Amino acid sequence: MPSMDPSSRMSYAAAGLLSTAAGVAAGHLAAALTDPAASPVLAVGSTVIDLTPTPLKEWAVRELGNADKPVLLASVAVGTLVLAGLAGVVARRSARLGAVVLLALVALAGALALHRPAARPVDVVPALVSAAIGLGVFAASVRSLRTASATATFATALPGSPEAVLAARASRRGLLLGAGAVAAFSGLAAATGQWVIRTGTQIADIVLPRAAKPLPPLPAGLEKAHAGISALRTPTDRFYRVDTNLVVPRVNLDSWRLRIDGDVRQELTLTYDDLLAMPLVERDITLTCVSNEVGGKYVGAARWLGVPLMDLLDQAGIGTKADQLLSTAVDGFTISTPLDVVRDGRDVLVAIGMNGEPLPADHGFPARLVTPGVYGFVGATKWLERLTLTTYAAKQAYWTKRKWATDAPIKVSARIDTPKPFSTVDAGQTVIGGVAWAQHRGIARVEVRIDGGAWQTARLGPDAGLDYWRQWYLPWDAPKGRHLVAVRAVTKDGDVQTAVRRTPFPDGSSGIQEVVVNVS
Ligand SMILES: Nc1nc2c(c(=O)[nH]1)N[C@H]1C(S)=C(S)[C@@H](COP(=O)(O)O)O[C@H]1N2
Ligand SMILES: [Mo]
Repeated sequence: MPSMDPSSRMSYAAAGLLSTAAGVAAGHLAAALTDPAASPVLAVGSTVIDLTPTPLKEWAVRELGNADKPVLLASVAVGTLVLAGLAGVVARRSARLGAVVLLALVALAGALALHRPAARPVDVVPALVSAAIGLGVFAASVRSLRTASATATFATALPGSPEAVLAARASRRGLLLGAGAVAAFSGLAAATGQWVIRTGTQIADIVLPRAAKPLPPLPAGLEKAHAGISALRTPTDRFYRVDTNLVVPRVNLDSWRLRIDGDVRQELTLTYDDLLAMPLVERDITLTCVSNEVGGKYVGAARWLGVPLMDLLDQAGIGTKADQLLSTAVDGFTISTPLDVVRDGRDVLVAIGMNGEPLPADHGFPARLVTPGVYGFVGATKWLERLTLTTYAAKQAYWTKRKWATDAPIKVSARIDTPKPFSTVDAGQTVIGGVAWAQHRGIARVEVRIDGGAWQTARLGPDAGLDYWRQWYLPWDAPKGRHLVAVRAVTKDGDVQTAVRRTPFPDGSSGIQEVVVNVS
């Protein structure tokens, strides 16, 4: 940057950008050490998520998938940087006014951090740190820019003076060095913050007890013989993740409690160790999201370890008025589950283990609800800390307030895993295969139709219970050409997957997947 002009708009905008980056990074680090959710970026981002109109949110989950969070964070970052650059440009005329713009930015982020339902007084710390660092760097850089441009003016006025030229060059070099130092500090502070957030959990130290009656291992799935079919059990690190959180809550076990209250005979407060000491059960349950598109990937099957919810509710003693189980996560997020569903005998768990390990942070550490047969948004509360027996009239959960259904049984669905849509396969013997699910009702039959012909019955993989998905495959002697392959499932209680391609929210998607396959 040999031609950098310290009095230009660009230079001032850069000063605004760099001071904001430094402030945000320092605030992020401070938040990592106190409460990650109070980080300025995350506080703003979470508010944006909550204010996002539902259809846009649905679109983001559908089109961006797991990238929805990075895309949102990037948009927040771009918006912030634009304002920061603006603050710099304003400071070219009035340093004080520029500082006011920056301060307004910090104040907004701080206010949002404190406005969260789970906010604590300590959450003011990241905002204060951001303000101190951001404004400090800002004042220093505006001062340096002024000095540098005065020196430059002096050098132009005295064309013959080598001292003046040298002084101008030196002050310019000083500016660039200062900018480099601020950028390096910001990068380091942000990276350290991220590192602290990632490593600040005790999950690795936990040894889970065994279930009172451990389940036999799952039988071998079809994936061994037919590559491309989803594994009978989804590996934890490949299990889909859907939630409203930008960063997943990191829960400290020493202070975590599970509270059971509301319309109960006796309130209960349990520690993590209390849960571990109760008789634990193991269950194979498939989880899926109402936002899963036909053929989509928001479905997974795991072996959960936990306490039967009814054991806890029986201990508390359910009152006579409640019709809803309202569960609250550590960040204030809520889910409501119909009490009828909770007590109709199905295996609802307060799960602490997933596939033989403690729940990972992404999937709800230290405890989550798992309710077979209903979509995640009405029964799979992660980072659970409170179960309240109440009524729908008295209290509404996050999605209920946004007009989503209160009862949301999972529709019968089948997915084609192989061949992939629009893929090309060799002519001759191959298989069409995938998974089908209708939790809590079980899959009786899966049928495949090729090029609009008759529905052919596929072969089913091992049966791991009513609440678990079922693998299926159909051997196919594929002739050359372009083919349309469709699949549908039938439940054990006779429900046939219908051909409605997409029903509008809040029913979620239902329907038959059809894929085009090229055979050559
Ligand atoms: N605390 C909390 N729990 C939550 C959610 C959430 O946003 N916050 N999302 C729910 C939804 S919509 C689904 S589909 C499941 C997904 O669980 P998973 O991320 O473990 O797959 O979690 C449910 N539990
Ligand atoms: Mo969901």
